[in-house]
Amino acid sequence: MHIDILTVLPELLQSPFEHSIMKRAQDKGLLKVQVHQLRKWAVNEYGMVDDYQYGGGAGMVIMCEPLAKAIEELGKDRKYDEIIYLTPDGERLNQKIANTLSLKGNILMICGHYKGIDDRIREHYVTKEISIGDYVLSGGELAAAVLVDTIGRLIPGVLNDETSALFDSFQDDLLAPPVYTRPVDYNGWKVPDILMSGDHKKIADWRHEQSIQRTKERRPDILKD
Ligand code: 6GU
Repeated sequence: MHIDILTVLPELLQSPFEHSIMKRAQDKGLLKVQVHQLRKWAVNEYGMVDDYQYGGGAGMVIMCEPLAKAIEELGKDRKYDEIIYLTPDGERLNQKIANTLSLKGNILMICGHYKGIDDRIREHYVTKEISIGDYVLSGGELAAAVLVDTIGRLIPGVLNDETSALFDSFQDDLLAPPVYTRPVDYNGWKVPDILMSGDHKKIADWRHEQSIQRTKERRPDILKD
């Protein structure tokens, strides 16, 4: 998968994909993330990419021209399966959307700033609008980082048995069960006996039961019958 990200703040996206699972995905050649400075397509020599909004009101709007030029130029190298605009009024990200996006080949992400981007770009280029939750960030960059991570780890071949997404919270609309490691007794706090029983069937059943219990307590809204 190839992901291009358009932003006026590439500095914010310099290192999030150079560690842990995202690094491994890139090292394995399964994911490539390229961050592009939108000012490269600025409308003048001062790097202008935004202007006051028609109709009045505070806050700048990112102009059509730099975005359209960037999208057209980047689009010559690869045909985008999705052009995603990160915005608080987009569809709220969830695991199902991430699963779907993880199967795409080329994705372009556009980070908004200030009051956002000229709506004509949303109308004519953007194929999907995503929000990462019901709160407001200063810009789309951190949301793009969240989206890349969420999608990237789901790309077939990125995770191995040890890091498998199969047991993630939300994968089956259930939260993950509690986990424990050594020692078996920490200052009198004991690991549940069943996990030491060696009975894999019983352990799997126990974990499933714990998942249901946790989901009932913490996220009844995602529980199906
Ligand atoms: Cl995608 N962008 C901004 N600016 N704020 C957000 C968001 C995105 N998702 C939640 N809040």
